[in-house]
Amino acid sequence: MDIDRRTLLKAGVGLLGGAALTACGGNASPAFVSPSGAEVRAAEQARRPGAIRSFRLVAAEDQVDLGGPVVRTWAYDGRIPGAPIRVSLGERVRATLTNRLPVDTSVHWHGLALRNDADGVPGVTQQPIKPGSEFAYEFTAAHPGTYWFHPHSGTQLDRGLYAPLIVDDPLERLDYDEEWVVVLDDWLDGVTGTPEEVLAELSRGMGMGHAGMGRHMLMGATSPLLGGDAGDVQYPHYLLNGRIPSQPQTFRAKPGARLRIRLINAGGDTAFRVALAEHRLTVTHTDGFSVQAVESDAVLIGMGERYDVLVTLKDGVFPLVALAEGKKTVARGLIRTSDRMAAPGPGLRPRELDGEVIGYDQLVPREALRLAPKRPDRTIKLELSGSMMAYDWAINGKKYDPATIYPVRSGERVRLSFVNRTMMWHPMHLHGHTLALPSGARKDTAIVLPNETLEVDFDADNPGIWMIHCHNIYHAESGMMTLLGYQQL
Ligand SMILES: [Cu+2]
Repeated sequence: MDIDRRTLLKAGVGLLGGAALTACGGNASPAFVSPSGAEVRAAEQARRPGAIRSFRLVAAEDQVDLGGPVVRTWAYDGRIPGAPIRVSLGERVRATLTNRLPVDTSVHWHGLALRNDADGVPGVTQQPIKPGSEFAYEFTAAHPGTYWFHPHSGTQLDRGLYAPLIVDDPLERLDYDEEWVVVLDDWLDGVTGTPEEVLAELSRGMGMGHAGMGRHMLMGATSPLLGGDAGDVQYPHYLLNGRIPSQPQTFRAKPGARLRIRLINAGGDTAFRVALAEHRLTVTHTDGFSVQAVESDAVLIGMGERYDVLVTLKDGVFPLVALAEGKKTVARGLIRTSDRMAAPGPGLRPRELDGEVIGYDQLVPREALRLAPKRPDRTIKLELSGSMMAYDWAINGKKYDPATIYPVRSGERVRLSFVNRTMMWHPMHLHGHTLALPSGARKDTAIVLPNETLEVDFDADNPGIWMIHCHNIYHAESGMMTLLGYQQL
């Protein structure tokens, strides 16, 4: 459903201060809550905000060593990934971003059910952060788990602007000795071009009368796991914690140690299939939320998704390999529990990669995290359309338009029905909420396979204006995004 221009203005102007809202007068179409309005403040108070933890981030152009290749890119504090932000459940994150980039930026705290005005979507929940200026985000971390953050401005996340955000639960009873946060990425910035150039190239499309294939376009990357076309973009490097495969990060531990690995896919256009040589993985969480422990040889992680896995380490040195799904190359790191052995070369492909890969149907939530049984009060059908040839990715036939806001009401059980009419998979992400898959498992980013429909439910309990979009950054930026808005009561 569309809203008219005047209501858009109300929603938009609402960002700038509540006073402007009343100036617009009565309106027949739904009026939405303001991202910084009373409803949002009340929802934040209900999270019982705890102690403030302060963090500083500087986004700047920098020279970064990827383990050989030195690239000129944009990063947080000159590191790739940026330094993790780590807090305990209930604490308040106060993160002040200084923008030293040549362009506007923003920070989105991916996966967190946080207060709407801290969600970091320019033009929707805040004004863009101008070059040379600062912006302080403040929000309560209301759910434990593995999250991450990145800009919600253009294709900036496909540069080096990303970092983990971990929320510890002091009461969690998971038994492990060591922890390794692993961020995966596909990399081209400063090597073959910039993400902006890739988007421009892809957006020209491949139809008749166009220049044909550009240097960043990838054809023929296919994956049975992803139902066909795996990705659109050719990357020269795949990174694990900012390192190329021949110069991997090495995690050291004792043999027999129980290791928790927090896997985060910060890629722009790449799903990764991840396995640890000679080990099975016990999956304990996805997208921050716990599931009943289930074993697998490998996990498939779309852009924006996270998995936490446990492994009991054997004696030796073992590559953790992230196969760029359908793209035939890898990112990798090493786990070393013994100094007696030489590390295997980057060509080693663990047989576990070709073993069992856990699917969404095998993810079962812990009972406490299951949504209470309830029929949806509202179903929002979201048809995904578009093609690689025309590069016209859209939702319900429309490219992103901030005037299109799908209304929901506080307290409703809402069903999102993603109907994929394209030949490609899309990792669909809802801001500010955690969805329930048909299995009941909770996620904030879910892969929708080509020509399939995925129905996910959530409780509308976090008022605001929230994005729903594909986490392929090139699909999102060419139009596969829309908004969900809480109507005013
Ligand atoms: Cu997509």
